[in-house]
Amino acid sequence: MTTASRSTVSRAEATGRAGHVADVESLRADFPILERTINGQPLVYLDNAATTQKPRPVIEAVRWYYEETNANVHRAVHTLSQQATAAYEGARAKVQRFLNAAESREIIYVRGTTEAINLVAHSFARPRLRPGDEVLISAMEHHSNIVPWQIVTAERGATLRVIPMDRSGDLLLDRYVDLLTDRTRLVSLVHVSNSLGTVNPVAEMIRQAKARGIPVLLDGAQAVAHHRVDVQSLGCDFYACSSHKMFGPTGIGALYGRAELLEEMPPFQGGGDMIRSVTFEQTTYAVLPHKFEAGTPHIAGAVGLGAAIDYLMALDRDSLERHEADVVDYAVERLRAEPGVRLIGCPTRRTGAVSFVMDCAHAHDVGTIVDQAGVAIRTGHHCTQPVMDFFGVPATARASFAFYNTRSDVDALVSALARVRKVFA
Ligand code: C6P
Repeated sequence: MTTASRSTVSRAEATGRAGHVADVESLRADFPILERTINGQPLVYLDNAATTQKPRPVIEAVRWYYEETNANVHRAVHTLSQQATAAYEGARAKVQRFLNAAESREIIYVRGTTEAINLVAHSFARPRLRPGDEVLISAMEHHSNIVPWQIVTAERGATLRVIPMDRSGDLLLDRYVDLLTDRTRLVSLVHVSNSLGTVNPVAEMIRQAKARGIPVLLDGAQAVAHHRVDVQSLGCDFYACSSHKMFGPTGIGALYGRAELLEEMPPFQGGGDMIRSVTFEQTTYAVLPHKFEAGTPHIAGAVGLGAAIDYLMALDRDSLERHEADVVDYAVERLRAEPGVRLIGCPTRRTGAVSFVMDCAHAHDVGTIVDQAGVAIRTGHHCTQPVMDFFGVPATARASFAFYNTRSDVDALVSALARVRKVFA
């Protein structure tokens, strides 16, 4: 099966790129790995929530950096270092535009969403929390948005509260309002759930928190590849995301923080590049954003992230969003109709991920057998064990989508599930 024959997207449903007509097939051609075969079958990559594939311009940008511009940043007057610094800081400006932050100093490079949340937990929350204070998260958080809060609330004698959800995988918004009290010091909420696909009504939830003067962090790991994000119109105080989940390299991500809050916060780590002056008696810190970027950063990663943003921003994201929604709706419809398949959660608004279990086999067996057909899905608890506990399952199989997926990828998954039934019948 060629990639061309697998598309169900016609040129009439085409997506525009920089004014040019480009369909999903031609976008797929930007991703060399999608040409691969796995176990003798064309790769059907449905594990985009774990990490997305990389388009050629991102791979090229990283290669360009190492071949042409490799040097340390902010440290030397020589030309290479100046060029590396320009590329690194230029990429920061791209992240700023991508998230619509007001200033580029509000963008802190981090290793990814996990580090971004830890930074806020340790530098923002820890100094502010007092015994009896509360941090509010939701029932569908990734472990990265649970464990850092457990650590700092335990240390400070504060309490972690959880917004409950229903069996559809929607948060109970009336309970949320009740949980916002005078004790709440921060709301830290997932924008899009990685295991259920729920898109939370974050704009309204932020508005409710801010009406009480409570700061809000959004975990945007699963949102940025699918939706345009505007941190100023959302009104959040912090926004965390990972490059590798939005077509960029691994090992880099961004924390957006409102300048006013970042200014007040102590550094997260100490070391080179985050200082203004050091003596054995005292250190003063660099200005934003460098105060939070200790040590030699992932320069190539930043350059690759910048290239990923250029790539994404040149696409007609509205029509890609519509295409993705069509593919996800089709996946839900096909999986729902499959004998012995049970969907986990059916949220009011869904993006990216569909989780399911099969009567006849453990999720890991499902993953192993569909892999033999070239279909890559993730199985397990997806770093959301409380979600698994809530639904009473040890694990799920999860198909997760990017704009380069098509209805025929869903068909390939569904045919592979028939193999699972055959093996375990
Ligand atoms: N979810 C998944 O397969 P890092 O690893 O730091 O880039 O991202 C952590 C993270 C935080 N929040 C959410 C909502 C996430 O989905 C993830 C990563 C991957 O679902 C790997 S566990």
